[in-house]
Parts: sequence; structure tokens; C-alpha cells
Amino acid sequence: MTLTELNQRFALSNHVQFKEIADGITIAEVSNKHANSNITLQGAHIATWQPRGQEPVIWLSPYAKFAPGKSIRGGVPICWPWFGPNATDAKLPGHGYARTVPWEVLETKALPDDTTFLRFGLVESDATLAQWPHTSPVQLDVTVGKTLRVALVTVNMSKDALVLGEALHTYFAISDVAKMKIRGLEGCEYLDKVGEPARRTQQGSIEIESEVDRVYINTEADCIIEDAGLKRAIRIAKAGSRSTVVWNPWTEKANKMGDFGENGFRGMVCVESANAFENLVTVKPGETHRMVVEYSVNAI
Ligand code: TA6
Repeated sequence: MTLTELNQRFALSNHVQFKEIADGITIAEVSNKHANSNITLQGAHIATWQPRGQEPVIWLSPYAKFAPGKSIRGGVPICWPWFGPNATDAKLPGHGYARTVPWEVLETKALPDDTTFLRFGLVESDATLAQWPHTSPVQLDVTVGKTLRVALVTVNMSKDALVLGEALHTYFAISDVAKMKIRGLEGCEYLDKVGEPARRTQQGSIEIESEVDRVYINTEADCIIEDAGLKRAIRIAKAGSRSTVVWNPWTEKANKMGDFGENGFRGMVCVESANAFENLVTVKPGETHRMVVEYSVNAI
């Protein structure tokens, strides 16, 4: 669909407009009385979300690349249909392909409370079927308001049960990593991926003073990022997700990645609502699986 057709079919005055921001990269620019958000059609990737009167809640690297087939550093990358390396083929892309392929807009609407609803569907192609030979349409429903609501919905239309890994790999903007703590995972078991993989139990809230890469398992509780610097708490409430990933690359890894900028890692933390490792989801033929996450912000 051309940009003109996209705007004719799906633009909504005072809510949604489509723009091309780089060669081959189109965004839905969402703006309503509650918040602003930009979502790229590639990856159905929420790049920004800023409720009115707030600093941005979602972190986007100033060095993020917007190019066909490339993942974006920051925002809400969708990891699907696997999380991390592919279990059987190391050549397949880490975190699946959903974040780097085109998605189409299926619906936009202004809701009565003046929030904005958008539905995206991943466009299946020979390239996606070569990596995941199953008929399993996946959609992303996004409601932009004072709260950001995101639902990743997978339908298994194939004859076999599917084993799915997934995450909303959300990057949060924080004042400084030294000034925040994460609550909600106290007492949970996690797989520690820094150094020799190990299994540990979380004691107290999470404070970050070096590289952190952890998959907390069997956890459905809300997480709260308490940011003393910005005097706000970001709440992450979820359903259909039993893992939570906490990640900050710290200096060396961030420098190697090349798209964080100097000390960029200090202003972000990923708290990812996921289904990974022993929490992979089995979706039976004909079944629908939903992972739904709501982000909100309160002053502290
Ligand atoms: O979710 C944490 C993680 O899996 C880390 O291991 C980390 O390297 C990362 O995601 C970022 O991955 P990416 O492929 O986006 O560079």
C-alpha cells in the first residue's frame, strides 16, 4: 500500500497520521489528548510513547538505525516466535524475525475516551515461512493513552501444536541507572546470563551496578521501576506472560553494540514481559494465545 493509500484508509484526524521517516520506513504518528507515540510498520515497533506532561517513558537510542531489515535500538521490539537464539538453528536471527519484517495496518480507531487503537498484522512471506513453517497469524493491538496497552496475539491455524517464545523487549527511559530500582521480582528464581549461566533467587528489589541479563521465570506479578531521579514509578502489568527479562548491557557491551552512544546505557533499562525458557507457550491447533501488557506512570 502506498503512503497516500495508507493515509486514505487508516489516518484519523486528531489521532493518527502515516509518514515516511527514512527510505522504506513508515511510521504511524499517534497523537491524542493523552499522549504521543510513534510506531514503525516494520516490526510493529513502538518507538516512542510519551504521556502528556511526562518525560518520554520509552527509551529510544539517539543512534537507533531506521532501515529495512534492521532492528531498532530502543522502543518496544517484538521478539517472536522465539526468544534469544533459535533452539535448533543458530543461523536464524536472535529473538526471531518479527521485529525486522513488514507488518500491515489492519485497523485504526479513536475510542470514546479519546485514546487511539491500532491493530497491526505480521505479513507472512516466503522468507518468514522459511524460518517458521507454520500458519500462525500474529497481531499487535496497541492502545495509546495515558496508559499504553499492548496485546500480542498468536492464532495457531496449523495442524500441529506450536511451541512459542516471545517478549515485548521494552526499553524504559530512566533518569540514571544508579537512581532506579525494580520491584515485583523479590523471591523469584532467575537464569543469570552474565558469565557462566547460573540459576539464582532474587533477594530484595533489583538495583543495577554492572551488566545485568536475567530471565526471571514463573512470574506474573506487576513490576515497578521506581525512578528517584525522575520522581516517578513506571508500572508494568501483564497477563499471558510468565517470564520477565531484566537487561542493562553496561559499558563494555553497550560500546560493542555501537548504537547506544556514550553512556547511553545509563538512561535505560529493559524490563521485558516474556515467555521464555521453561515458560515457553504451547498453542494447540485452533487456539489463540494472548500476551497483554499495560504500562502506566505515577508520581512518587
Ligand atoms: O533480552 C536481553 C537480551 O536477550 C540480551 O541478551 C541482549 O544482548 C539483548 O537482548 C539485545 O539483543 P539485540 O538482539 O536486540 O541486540
